[in-house]
Amino acid sequence: MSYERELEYLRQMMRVRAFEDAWGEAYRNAEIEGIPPALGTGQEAVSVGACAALEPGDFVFTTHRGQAAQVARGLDAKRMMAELYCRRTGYNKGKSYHITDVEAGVIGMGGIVGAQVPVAAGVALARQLQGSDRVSLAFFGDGAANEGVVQESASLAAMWTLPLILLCEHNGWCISQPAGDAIKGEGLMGRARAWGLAGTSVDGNDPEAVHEAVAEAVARARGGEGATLVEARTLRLGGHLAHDPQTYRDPDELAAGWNDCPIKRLSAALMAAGALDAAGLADLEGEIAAEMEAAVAFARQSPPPAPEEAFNDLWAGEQAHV
Ligand SMILES: Cc1ncc(C[n+]2csc(CCOP(=O)(O)OP(=O)(O)O)c2C)c(N)n1
Repeated sequence: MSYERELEYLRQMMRVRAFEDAWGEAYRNAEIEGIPPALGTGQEAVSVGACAALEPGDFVFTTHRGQAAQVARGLDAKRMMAELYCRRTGYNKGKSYHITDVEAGVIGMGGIVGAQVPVAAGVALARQLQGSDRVSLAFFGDGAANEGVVQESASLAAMWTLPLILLCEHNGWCISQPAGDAIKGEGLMGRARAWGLAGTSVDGNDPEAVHEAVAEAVARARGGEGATLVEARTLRLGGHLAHDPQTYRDPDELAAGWNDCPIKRLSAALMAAGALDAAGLADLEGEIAAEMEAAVAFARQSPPPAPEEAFNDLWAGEQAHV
């Protein structure tokens, strides 16, 4: 049996983890300032499995914890890191870390919780009206699932049979509030039924399970059968933001989570199957560490944008200058 697909999942999850770790380190070293990084440590299987089900021309809409999806969708780690260092060579020319690459199918993350979901629904409607079979996939958290705009988008997606995948990255926490304190009744699958959407809940630490669920949702959307709510159950293993001491968490919950870390789980399974050995894993780690070191070096040596460029590329700024 070939484990090519699983090995690729592992490689991508390790790239996501290494990219985010490098970003967190840059913040701790005070090389970058501002809002502390929102890392998705432990959640890598969700983005990696989901993005593997997409094709060119499909769009992902990411959250404040969106770097994983951007790496998984194939963005260049150098240009991503340069953006996070606010350098001119970054995806947004160093002027916003809401990394966007329309060509690659990544629409910039939104810092407003839930805000990217109606935008994804709007793009899905546009694609439908244009007669395209390309789909929109919106990532959002379990906290965001309670936002009005998410619920309205879901209702409209059902009403208009939109080619939309609503992917709830259920990581157990909305900052320091456990998801169970906010999501009542039958949970998200109950909501999918109420909205009239297809719904599926999967183990979000298993990239293949996420891939299968999203691939089915994509096929439904491309076939004109409308939107799907996919709930990927995972666990945030780090703080809400990089500086969060997580005093509100039970150490046993975290320890159990680390035991079920998706990277640890898949590498152990591949080793048990004989598809990977310690030397192969070390090679992979070395290759990924070199990629991320090069990304950090590229960011460090890139210049910041010039002050006179501050108002270039701004839609509102452009309008203001008309
Ligand atoms: C509309 C809005 N309300 C509150 C916030 C503050 N805030 C930022 S992240 C966050 C938690 C979001 O939780 P969830 O949607 O579960 O995503 P996670 O952080 O777990 O990835 C909150 C409340 C915000 N940015 N926007």
